[in-house]
Amino acid sequence: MTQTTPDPQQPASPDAHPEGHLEGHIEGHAGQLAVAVARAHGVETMFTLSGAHVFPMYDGAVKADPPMRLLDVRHEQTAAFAAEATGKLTRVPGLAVLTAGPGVTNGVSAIAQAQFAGSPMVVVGGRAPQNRWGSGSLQELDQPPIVASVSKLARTLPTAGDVLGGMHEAFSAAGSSHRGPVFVDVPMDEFFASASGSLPTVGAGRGEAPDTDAIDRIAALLAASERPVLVLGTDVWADRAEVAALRLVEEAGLPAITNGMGRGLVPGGHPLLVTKARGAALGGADLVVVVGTPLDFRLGYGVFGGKDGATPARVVHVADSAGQVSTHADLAASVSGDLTSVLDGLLAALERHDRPDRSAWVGGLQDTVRGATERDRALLGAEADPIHPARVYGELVPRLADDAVVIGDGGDFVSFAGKFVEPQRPGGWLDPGPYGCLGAGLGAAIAARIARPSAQVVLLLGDGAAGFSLMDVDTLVRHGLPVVMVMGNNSAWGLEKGPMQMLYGYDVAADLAPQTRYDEVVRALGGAGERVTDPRQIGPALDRAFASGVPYLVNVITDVDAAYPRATFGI
Ligand SMILES: Cc1ncc(C[n+]2csc(CCOP(=O)(O)OP(=O)(O)O)c2C)c(N)n1
Ligand SMILES: [Mg+2]
Repeated sequence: MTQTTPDPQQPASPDAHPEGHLEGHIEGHAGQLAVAVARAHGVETMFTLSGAHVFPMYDGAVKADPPMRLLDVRHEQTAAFAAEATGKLTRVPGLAVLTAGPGVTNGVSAIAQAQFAGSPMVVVGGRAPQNRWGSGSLQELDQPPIVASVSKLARTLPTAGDVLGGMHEAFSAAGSSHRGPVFVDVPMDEFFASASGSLPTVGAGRGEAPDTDAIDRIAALLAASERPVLVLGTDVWADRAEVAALRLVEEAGLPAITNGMGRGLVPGGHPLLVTKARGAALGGADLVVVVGTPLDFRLGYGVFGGKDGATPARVVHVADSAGQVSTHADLAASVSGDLTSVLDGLLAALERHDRPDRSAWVGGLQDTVRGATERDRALLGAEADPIHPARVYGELVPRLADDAVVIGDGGDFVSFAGKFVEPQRPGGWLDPGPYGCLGAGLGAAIAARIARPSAQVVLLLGDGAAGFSLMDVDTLVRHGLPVVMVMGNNSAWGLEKGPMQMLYGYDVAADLAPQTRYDEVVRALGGAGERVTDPRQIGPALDRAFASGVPYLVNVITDVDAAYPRATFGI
């Protein structure tokens, strides 16, 4: 089985400076300086919504040689979610430029999401002028304190002369382990002012070297384990450790579960991918090695097994940086640092041990995967009327190319996708991550279309989620960005309706207008779409959507009673 990885953007070399400047030296207004630093860090697109406070950024983009692409949207959340998704997809920090006050506050949810998911992004905010500060100028808001608790770094660059260094610091912090969002704002009077200085040198930058003794201890635990499971998460992709991860899985013969952007690290259908046997794997393991993802609610807070008096699994946490290692879980061992070094180091250390015969454990999990796959088949082919949401995936999955980007924005409808879509490559699955913010979808789709120009981009939308950002279909249309949107329209906030029924026996605030023609909304905005009520029409509608070359919404009317079977509410 071959593992090909999408070619990520590499940070530009330091000699990729705008022409017309002396090598390494640059002068201009603060917007030009900020754009030059962003470009030196590999940024190709600026996501924004207009406001005079940030005009210098636009002028900097327009006057750069070549100009930097400006992608203007209809809500700042979309700009910030697009920057977040760009960071996730390209592993180069995305750039959002938000005007002062409400522009910045509209971006806060996306910044928080990036902080939770470890997504590299830089948000440049406009800011009321310093020379009038305190006099009550328009949108005079001190923004860094608002953003500080949801970002790696949030600061004002007080003068034009601080912009070169401050922007370099911002991009460096956002793009190094543990990655995340960085916010800077520049007072308007200083944004228009000029300065000069040296463009920074941008290096490739890898994480810290891991402690080799810790790696040896983990290798000893793994070698002694009869029933190990490896969990591979978002940071394995973010830290560019995908090749090392698959090598460890295959050469050490370790059954693996993937989550977040880690989905696809072990391709769907691989004999050692046991995500479909998740319960049996995590419940029956004697050792769970979790790499590149926090031990949060998605992983039972780091407690595995231990039912009916059984001994819980020992847990090892491997993180890209020391601050990410769990402090709440009971760990048998841990290590942090550059994940390729850790995973390759583990494999090398394992070669010094005998490997126990684990064929019964692995074979049992593979049987469970086969059983689950068989059971899924019935749901995927469901002929029920109204349509069962699973049937949408029965039709979609066979139509996905290996390099497809699949984005989830919704509740139950997206949970079904998590169950049925097993990507063939890492870096092509975008879910909201542990922050779980509805409304990220259109921004992520815009980013994906730009980052992966020749790949299928599929946006899975709940009808509730769609309400947060569907107006940004206008952005797709204006910028000529075709995306296939597939909606599971159950006329409800399904993921809330079911649990409320379960807890109270009734529900309120959970119904949406019945069978709304969101496809007609998309058409009115200049895209295309259709409504589907017959399960046999889903496939042909998807074919039309993929062939259309325009933003296209397949509005599938689904059964509100076909709730996703879930064991926890994540709280
Ligand atoms: C911004 C935001 N508001 C509210 C929620 C709570 N929430 C989580 S899932 C969900 C329902 C989503 O409904 P829909 O998109 O229609 O998907 P469905 O569950 O019906 O498939 C809600 C309201 C959230 N996660 N994010
Ligand atoms: Mg819904």
